[in-house]
Amino acid sequence: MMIKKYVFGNPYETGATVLPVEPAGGIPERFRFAAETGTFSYTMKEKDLVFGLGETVRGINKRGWIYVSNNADDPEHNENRISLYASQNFLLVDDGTECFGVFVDNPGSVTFDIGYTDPDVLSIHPEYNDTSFYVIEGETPAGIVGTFRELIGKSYVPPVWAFGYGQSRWGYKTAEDIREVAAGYKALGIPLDMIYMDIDYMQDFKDFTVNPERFPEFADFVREMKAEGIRLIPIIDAGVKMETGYDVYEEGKAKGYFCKKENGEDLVAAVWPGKVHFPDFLNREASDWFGDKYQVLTDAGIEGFWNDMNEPAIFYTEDHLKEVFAQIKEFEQKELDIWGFFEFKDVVGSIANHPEDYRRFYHKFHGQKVRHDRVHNLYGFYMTKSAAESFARNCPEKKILLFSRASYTGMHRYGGVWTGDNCSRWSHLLMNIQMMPGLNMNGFLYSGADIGGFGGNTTEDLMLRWVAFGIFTPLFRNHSALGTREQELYRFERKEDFKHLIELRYALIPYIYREFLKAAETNGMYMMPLWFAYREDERCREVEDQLLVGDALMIAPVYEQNKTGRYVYLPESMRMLRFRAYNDYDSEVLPAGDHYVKAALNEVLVFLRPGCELPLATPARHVEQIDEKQLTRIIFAKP
Ligand code: MIG
Repeated sequence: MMIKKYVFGNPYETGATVLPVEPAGGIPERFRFAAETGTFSYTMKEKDLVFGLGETVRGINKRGWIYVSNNADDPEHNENRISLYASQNFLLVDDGTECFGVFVDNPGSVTFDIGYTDPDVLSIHPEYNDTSFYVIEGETPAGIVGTFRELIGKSYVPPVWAFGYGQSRWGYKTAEDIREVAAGYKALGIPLDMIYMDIDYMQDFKDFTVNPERFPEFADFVREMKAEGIRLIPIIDAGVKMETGYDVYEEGKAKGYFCKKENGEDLVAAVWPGKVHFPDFLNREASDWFGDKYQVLTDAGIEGFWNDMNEPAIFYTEDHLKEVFAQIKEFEQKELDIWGFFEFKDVVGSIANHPEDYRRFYHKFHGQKVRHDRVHNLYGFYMTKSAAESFARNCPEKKILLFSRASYTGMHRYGGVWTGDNCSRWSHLLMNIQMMPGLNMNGFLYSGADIGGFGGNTTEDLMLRWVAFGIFTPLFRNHSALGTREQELYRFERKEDFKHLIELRYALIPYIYREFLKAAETNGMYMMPLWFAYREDERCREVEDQLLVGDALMIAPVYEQNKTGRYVYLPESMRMLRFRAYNDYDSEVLPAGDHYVKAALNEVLVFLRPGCELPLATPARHVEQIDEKQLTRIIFAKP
């Protein structure tokens, strides 16, 4: 048996896996288990590489840091962070001769200490040890990933147009704003398939409403944009505004579909709409009910959504805010010394996403009352599942684009992910590159980052380099935050360069789509570390800034400022293509080994592996206009 399952306590049925596995007795092979602390540990061999954990900070090899699966709304993605928005609990350990995978199916907080406390020890500690612990055996890393993915089921495949380029920004307020964006791209002939609508399209941030002043005749507007070849993709937030007369609020309240506190009252939290209740997506009926609400928008012609704030993010809860005010009053009475002052500051600073708040409310999960923190990491997954199931129920003839911010293993069957609020920093471009293989291992094939960076002000050179990498990520979306420098591509000086880059993406779509589908169908990886394909080559252990994309290509993005080239390592001879445009490129066969290669700001480096060919289409302004039959091919015959 390739998959061994070990059960501890009473695990929840998370829905992460689809393959029934009979539990084995005892403790997981290769691990020690300290029952007193509920900690599993494995002593790493000197040469062990540790891959996985999906959306996390740091490198492709996860050794040397501590990661906590505990979905968190935290925009500061620096390398000291232990939790981001996602919990994807699959790890793969490989020393080059022997490898195995681990999947920890536990939807509460799980700590993965990968050589942080003891450099040689990988320890796994679930906060509550109700765990299905899987150990996956196999000959190769790719084989183990394939077996794991059989266990968790096939990945979501979006509609083909979702492989186009999308423009987003938090700040488009009106139909006119969106028309302007479409016109900006059209004027320059830069391909564009999607414009995203952020929270300002809603009436007072109420889900499933459209502000009628800003978007009069919404369905007509959706049609108008579609006639231009552009799909509008609205955001949906987890919190439902408490407002008398608002149907989602009234119905949810009447039917008891919101998350409740111990005393049975609906939890009152606050997010963008002000005070909200959280739908209990873990409750089957509530999930069906909320999912059906998307019809308001699909009926208006909408074909795609992004689900946000579903960790869930909490600006404050009514209860905790009361506590904070009471504490502030106490502080006011006291003479504060400097330590007292810092205590005071901590109290005030603890308001958002307060850990105690996640222990204040409950779900009805498989008929049982379950405290939120025990199943915390399922919330975004079940929100997205709720939407996906409703589409299958209500409009099975349509293919809907769907991706989420929070995720847990298993959600990959229902939608993709974007990696949340990154920043316009060069280091975050590298982080994007390094996150992709982990996301792929965990089945999140349709994924990508906010290109150009969400927070902070981008620069034109960062944008060029980030687009040059984003060309290869399935989700290819430029997104930025309110108040930051505007980064629609037509606003920059080097408009032609941006146009050529986006056109190159469209020329590559036949290849990207084919390789994506192959990965989805065969439980493979669309983006892989070099090590997975060149395991006999010791040098590939440490290559963390080049990736394999599909079976034919290797990429080597430039991710540092003021660089006109970079070093690249070739495990075997490859044909290097230096694209300035889809129909303007240099081609040179390079031998295996180290090379310094030039790559100007408008150039993209692509390496064709031996015996492979790269099909290129003539780009069109929209994916559906690409003629899949008219392909030119670049070939690198085996030398
Ligand atoms: O608290 O909707 O990650 O993409 O633009 C911020 C506004 C809420 C967070 C998302 C981001 C989105 C923003 N949202």
